[in-house]
Amino acid sequence: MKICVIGGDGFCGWPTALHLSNKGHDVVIVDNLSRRKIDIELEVESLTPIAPMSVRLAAWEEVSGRKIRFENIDVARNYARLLYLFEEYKPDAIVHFAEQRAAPYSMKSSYHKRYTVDNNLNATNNVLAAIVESGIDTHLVHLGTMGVYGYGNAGMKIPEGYLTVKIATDSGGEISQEILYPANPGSIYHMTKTQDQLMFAFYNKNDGVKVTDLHQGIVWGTQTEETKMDDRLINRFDYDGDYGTVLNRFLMQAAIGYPMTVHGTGGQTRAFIHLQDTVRCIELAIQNPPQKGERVRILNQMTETHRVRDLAQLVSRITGAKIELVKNPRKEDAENDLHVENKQLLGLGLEPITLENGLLDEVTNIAKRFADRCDRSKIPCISYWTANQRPA
Ligand code: NAD
Ligand code: USQ
Repeated sequence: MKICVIGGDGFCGWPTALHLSNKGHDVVIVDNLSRRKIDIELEVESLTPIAPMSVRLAAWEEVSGRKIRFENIDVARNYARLLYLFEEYKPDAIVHFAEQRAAPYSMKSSYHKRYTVDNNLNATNNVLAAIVESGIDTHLVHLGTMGVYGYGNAGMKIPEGYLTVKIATDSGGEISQEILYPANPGSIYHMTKTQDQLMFAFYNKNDGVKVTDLHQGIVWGTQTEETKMDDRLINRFDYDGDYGTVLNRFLMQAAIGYPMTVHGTGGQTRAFIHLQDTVRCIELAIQNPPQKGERVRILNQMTETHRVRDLAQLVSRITGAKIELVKNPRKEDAENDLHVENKQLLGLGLEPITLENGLLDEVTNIAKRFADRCDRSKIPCISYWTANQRPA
């Protein structure tokens, strides 16, 4: 298949592009390198030394014998180039990762809120509009988030995208309908993902665009089978207070002897998935496109749920690292339960990598190996959800 991976220089996008190329697909990466520019803005670097795009691609060709093409396009702003690419390349599938994905970054200031909304909503709308205008028959696979649902306070298993509701009619009867699960975002970033869902629903209804929206949990791990093949292919590992996600942060903190920063009581339960499973799920989604005329297919892309303090205790048991309860800079429930339906990807053949099996490898081979690259001053989370949470 011909596949466009938009956002293919990022943490999930790069290993996905390599995985699909390794499986024999023809891959074009589209990225505006904005994530690398945000590192410069925040004065941080990936814990792992990531190579420039041209070095990455040359290394991939050397080790695999396969070529990946790269197009530097800002898909939120340069609609004409995106459209031209779709018309000329005619991808069979498009994987869309190209959004600002950090909740803390999206809450730093009004500039960051506006940038995230502007970038994410325009990126998604431009991709959809260009699919329609180019007239190509393609399948859009989007990386959404479990955070659109608001982490399961309804006392039920979160379904895959749609909720069946019963509504009383004027004539005294009752009808049953399936609606998008009510959106309940916890940050500006998560809010953009809830709005993406409406755009998919609209373009699907109006233009018949085939869409799979993968509602993904927190991704952990760094490497995949392909990124391990050569050091120049190494994937990024974010550990800083804005982009570092909780489990990878704990693993890095444990490796450098920094007490693990549990927010509040650590009672937040979240969904997780290993990066190797992420790339496999995307491949499964591409292999199983929706039928023509089918509504947006929504799959919950997660394999297990954990409470944050339990994760810290697990990492502490393995490594002996200390745990510190810090004031929560976010506005979120102090405690929540989370039960998630994920039958669809399991039904397509996903065999999940469990946390217990991969953690130690990650601490030793990534976090300890690159510990000297860590800037400890960048570890604290200093993005506050509201002005009155900010220290005086
Ligand atoms: P990332 O920031 O590492 O990668 C995103 C890539 O998109 C970057 O390379 C960036 O340069 C590019 N990009 C952003 N805006 C662009 C634009 N306007 N034009 C072209 N390229 C652009 O993020 P990631 O962790 O790889 O996440 C990828 C997707 O998966 C995101 O949409 C995110 O919401 C979703 N997701 C990530 C996680 C996670 O834990 N990392 C979990 C759930 C969902
Ligand atoms: N947390 C800590 N200590 C830390 C960092 C985080 O206790 O040092 C807590 C947070 O307060 C939060 C939880 O851990 O309760 C998760 O935070 P996170 O930064 O790991 O994840 P989140 O902000 O939700 O965002 C990440 C990705 C995002 C993706 C989302 C999936 O950055 O792109 O959409 O995970 S989900 O969480 O399922 O919505």
